[in-house]
Amino acid sequence: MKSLDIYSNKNYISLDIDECINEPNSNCSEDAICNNTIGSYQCICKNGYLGDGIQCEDINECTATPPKCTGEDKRCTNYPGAYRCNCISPRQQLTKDESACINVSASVRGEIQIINLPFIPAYSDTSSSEYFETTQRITSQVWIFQFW
Ligand SMILES: [Ca+2]
Ligand SMILES: [Ca+2]
Repeated sequence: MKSLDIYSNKNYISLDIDECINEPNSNCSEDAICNNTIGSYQCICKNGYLGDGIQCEDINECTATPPKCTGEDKRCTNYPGAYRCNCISPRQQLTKDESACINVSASVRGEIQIINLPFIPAYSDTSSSEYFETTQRITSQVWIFQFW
């Protein structure tokens, strides 16, 4: 494993250890990105987290200032490193900028069965990061046909 790089400058050669390759060499939070620098390294909290890189805490976007998705017609759910905004009414959907809930002409409620992922208990917790990531990955298109 490459963990030592040689950087040549005009008059000298300096050695740098890439602390980020061997994780125990850095003390970055698991919610941080390790950034190797010559002679050192930096820990930078991932998007959605705040801190010094050694300790990173999730930003609760739902209670942040200014809070995300305010309004009686919306529901905000905080997730580790993320958040989601929904309209409370199933007959409404959010505008792209998440500023308003607008009526949709048709609405469908149903269940989705995921057949190619093993079930883990975190899927039952709608505020878990596993639930958030899995629902983010679902890309489906529902066609609605009306028969007269
Ligand atoms: Ca380094
Ligand atoms: Ca969050």
